Amino acid sequence: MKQYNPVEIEQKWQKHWEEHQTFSPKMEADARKFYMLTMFPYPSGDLHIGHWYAMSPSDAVARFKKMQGHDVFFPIGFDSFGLPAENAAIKHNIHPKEWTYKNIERMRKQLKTMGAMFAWDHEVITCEPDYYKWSQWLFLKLYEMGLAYKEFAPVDFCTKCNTTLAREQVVGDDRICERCDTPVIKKELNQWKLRITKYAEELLDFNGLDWPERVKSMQTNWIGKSEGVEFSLKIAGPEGLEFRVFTTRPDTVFGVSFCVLAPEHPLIDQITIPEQLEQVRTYQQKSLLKSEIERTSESREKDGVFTGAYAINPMNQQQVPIWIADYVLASYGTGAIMAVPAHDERDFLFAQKYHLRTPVVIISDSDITHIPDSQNLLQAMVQKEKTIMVNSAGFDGLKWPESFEKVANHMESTGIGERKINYRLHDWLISRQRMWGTPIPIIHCDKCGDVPVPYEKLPVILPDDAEFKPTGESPLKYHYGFRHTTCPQCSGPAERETDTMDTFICSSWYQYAYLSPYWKKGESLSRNDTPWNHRLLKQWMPVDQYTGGVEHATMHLLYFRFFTKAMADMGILPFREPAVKLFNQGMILGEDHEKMSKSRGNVVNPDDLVKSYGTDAVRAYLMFLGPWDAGAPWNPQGIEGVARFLKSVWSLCEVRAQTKTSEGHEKAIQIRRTLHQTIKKVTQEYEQFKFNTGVAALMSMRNALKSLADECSGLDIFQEALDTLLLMLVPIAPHLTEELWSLRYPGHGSIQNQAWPVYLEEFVQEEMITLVIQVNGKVRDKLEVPVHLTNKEIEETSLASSKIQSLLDGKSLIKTIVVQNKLINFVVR
Ligand code: ANZ
Ligand code: ZN
Repeated sequence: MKQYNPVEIEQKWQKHWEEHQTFSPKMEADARKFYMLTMFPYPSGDLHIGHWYAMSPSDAVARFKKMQGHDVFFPIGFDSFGLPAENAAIKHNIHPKEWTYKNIERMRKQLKTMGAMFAWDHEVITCEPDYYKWSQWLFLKLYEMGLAYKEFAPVDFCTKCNTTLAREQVVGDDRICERCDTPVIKKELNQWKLRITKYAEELLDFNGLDWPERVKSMQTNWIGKSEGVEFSLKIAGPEGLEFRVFTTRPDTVFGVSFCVLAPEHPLIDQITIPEQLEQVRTYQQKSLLKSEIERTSESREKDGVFTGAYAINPMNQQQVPIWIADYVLASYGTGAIMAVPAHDERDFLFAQKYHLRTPVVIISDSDITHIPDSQNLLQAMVQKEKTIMVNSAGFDGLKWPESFEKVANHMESTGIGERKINYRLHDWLISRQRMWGTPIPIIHCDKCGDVPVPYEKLPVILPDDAEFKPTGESPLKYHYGFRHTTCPQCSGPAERETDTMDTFICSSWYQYAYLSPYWKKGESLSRNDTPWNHRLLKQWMPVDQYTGGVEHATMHLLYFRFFTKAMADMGILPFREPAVKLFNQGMILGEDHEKMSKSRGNVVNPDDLVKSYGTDAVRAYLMFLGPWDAGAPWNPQGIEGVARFLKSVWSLCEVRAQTKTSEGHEKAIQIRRTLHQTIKKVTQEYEQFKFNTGVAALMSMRNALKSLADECSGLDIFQEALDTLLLMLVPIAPHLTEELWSLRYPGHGSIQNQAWPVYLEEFVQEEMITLVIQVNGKVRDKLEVPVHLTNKEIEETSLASSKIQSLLDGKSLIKTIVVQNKLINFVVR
């Protein structure tokens, strides 16, 4: 037999599979479909080991499912709009499109070396007009439904570069511009948003989804539902002025000793007294520079400024001072709070700093006899069971949660306020002042206002010759031909929207696009179309298994769900969740256990590894190095070991069948047991994506076969076991197993089309014997153990017996005698 030459056979089989379309799904109506989706890559220019770590185990899942009899669809594409292309363009003076397509070409080649069963004939590239015309179509639908709207919203802005910045261009805690280090400010711009908040409640419902708990709780926290009461406080003095506050603790309303408005609150201008105006203005300026995270950070000292005005607590008519402070966010609730320093830590710290009153209105059961003074308050506050209302007029003695209900009822019946549910989730701001993205299909007309581009006129093509160098505004503004157009309604002169869409839009529906890529390519669209072949969609959706990084938990994975719900409401989808199951792979780290990065010099390059070890070894090692969801550091010795294992499988197949041994051979039963046990184990492990333990089981099966090869290779069961070992190795090392299969069974077709092996429980069971345990020749214990344990296993099992342990305690073991399948005798002194 030939030498194992991974690189040679891998190239051969990759070509063969492509030519024979081995992995093209049949996509027939009756097929047992399995839609396997892995998050598509951004074409950054280089396929790194992280991509391999995300994708090759996904490929193993796909292959495993295929062998289990499913028609598997495992598509791939490129998420190809976005900022890095624009930055590279600016830096190297090359058009983002050119840069992107060059990278795609390179990465497609690299991806092919992975030998994955990607359905390449379904590839989608999101910057293709035939792709993004459907993103535009979807935008128009959302607009019709009132789910897309325009509003003034703050953006990060660099005053020196005179440009808006993307989130990732604002760096560090002091939030400076990535290019010039100038502190970034917030600036109000008229921008497009999608009303994801309309789905907040539904997005909290994960019923029927098999998603990791971690992702579900991250999404839940991100959506941040809270139930409380909203009510108004009148300003003392001027007639008619008032502001609203939101509180989750109406039971503390008698403890309000001041109120706080966010520095952006519109009322500030009207209520601030002249003596305080300068201080207030300075403070407002200062807080504009801060991020939300910074403003609400627990460790930061809370500060603020007094406006000079007072508010009236509607429950007891008390007048309390109104402050402004940036720990109150303009974007949450009403942008104003009632402060209860005795029972809220932030308010407490603020009150301490400015010597404001701290009346106690809630106590715990144990406090009944003495009410804590404000010195011990902070300490007391952290003790959670602060439940009973005191110093609260007619409400004294009420206990949480009844206290919430009673106060809320009172406020509602007297017209003071209403119950209110708030979400932390904001609507999704999708306008980007960027060139390399999907144009927003809206036209501004002086007469008609915002007019959607008619469906028939899609796509709005992104011009190839737009200036991409930074100018301070959306680059498309400076493209005369793009910007100037006529109004679809009145035919008068009009201007196109020059902002582009957030690239997360492209990835919010790509799983549907894969089924019928570039649907209606080159054709004109209509309002009643669907962006896909509806027959295929009904057969193939939803996604059965989605895999990708947990870093996408609160952005992509939320948008992905939101889009599906909105599309269901458009009437173009018959379901409301895009993916039934989700799995998050871990991260592969450098040898030094740090995140891989060029600057640390700990990056491993998959292309080099493939050249020296072959694809199968790289794949197998990535799957062997630890649980897939945990990730692990790279280990150069590890891949050597795995490469040796693959080689040893090769040489095991080289062993020619020796003399024909009789089938009744006692070893035959042993081999059969190992075989069935391994099938059971590996099947279970693969089902749960535990490839590391799956591979380990295959390794020990290989060892077992190796040790029996000389004696037993003539047994049919031995050859069956060897075949099965290969079958179970297909998802891990598809090329090696294909080659060995073709050598063993020339002309019998691809191993990829073979069925997954099944085990029989009766063959899995160990034959048991009664093991007698003696100490100095006297029988001391008896144990039921599997037959054919090694001497070492027998010794270990016996030593685990507590009876034996106590007999051996304090003695020294001189000798151990084992009679296989019968007894063990410990000789001690
Ligand atoms: C009085 C009070 C007393 C509060 C108490 C809490 C404890 P969640 O649960 O996150 O919704 N709050 C309301 N709007 C705010 C804003 N724009 N910026 C900062 N804080 C704001 O938080 C609701 C609570 O956070 C509200 O209930 C309010 O403080 C504060 F013992 O009102 B509470
Ligand atoms: Zn018009």
